[in-house]
Amino acid sequence: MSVLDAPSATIAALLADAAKIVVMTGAGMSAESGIPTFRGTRSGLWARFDPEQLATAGAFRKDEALVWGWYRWRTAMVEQAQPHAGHAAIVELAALRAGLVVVTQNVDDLHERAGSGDVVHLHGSLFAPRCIACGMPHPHERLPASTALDPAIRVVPPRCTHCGGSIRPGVVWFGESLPAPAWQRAEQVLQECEALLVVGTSGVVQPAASLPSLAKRRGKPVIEINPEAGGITPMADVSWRTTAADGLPQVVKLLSETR
Ligand code: BJW
Ligand code: ZN
Repeated sequence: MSVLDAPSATIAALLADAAKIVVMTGAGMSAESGIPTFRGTRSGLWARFDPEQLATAGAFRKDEALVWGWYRWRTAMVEQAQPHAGHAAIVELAALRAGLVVVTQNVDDLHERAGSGDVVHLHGSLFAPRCIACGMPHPHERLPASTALDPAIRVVPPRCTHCGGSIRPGVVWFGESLPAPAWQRAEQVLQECEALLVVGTSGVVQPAASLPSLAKRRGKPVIEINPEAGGITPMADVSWRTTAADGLPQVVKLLSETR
């Protein structure tokens, strides 16, 4: 493992020989769009709210209005955010390497809004609410742009038009299985990729954190872009201590120059 302090031809060289690239992203990918990470010490969502209180099925059963209100706050925040230069760079990278797949733990839609076409959502989506009782999808209602951003707002969730059950966020909570199609696709592309770029994840939440080992075990390069070390660092061939919006455009520029 080597740590780079400056953009290096090493990253471009590792990617240059790879026809199939997977970019795996976590909350840090969205940080420069203004979306707080989960485990950041100062601005992390978990620093202000206890995840055990809000991101579990048990919490939702206990206090639906608290949890739905918190997710409504987060959804409004995402709707008012914009993708940044790092999201755009991944789109450019896909233009250089057809077949690039983004595997994200994020529940926002910033990759899609930047223009990424093949995005696997391991932890679901803020924009796919469903009935907690019968599973029926419920249409997402876009919030007015003037919606006040209040994390502590209590909002009673809508009811299912099919069975009357409560509508829950379409995300994967602790203790829940990941959506099988997303997980299977992620395993498949990680088993087939020729290089893996891991951006902005602490690498502590399973089973997502186990995915990079599928590339590493086959001897494929694992490149980390993250201002801090984490669970992925020990298996990374290269860890570049920079941010997504700073590092990704530089990597793509280097790569396009070495074509
Ligand atoms: C930047 C940056 C910048 C900052 N640029 N980078 C022990 C062993 C194995 C498993 C377990 C275990 N104990 C418990 C479990 C299971 C549990 C788990 O892994 N827990 C761990 C915490 C230990 N996992 C589960 O429960 C999963 N399901 C499961 O295992 O099913 C099987 C099962 C079934 C039944 C019973 C038991 C098991 C489900 C996990 C679901 C995770 N859900 C969440 C919430 C989603 C909904 C929501 O959004 O509210 O997903 S938790 C949260 O963490 C969210 C994220 O996707 C996920 C990962 O976080 P991420 O993306 O890594 O963010 P951060 O904040 O941690 O890190 C940010 C990073 O960005 C940092 O590294 C920064 O440095 C960096 N950064 N600015 C680039 N500008
Ligand atoms: Zn229902």
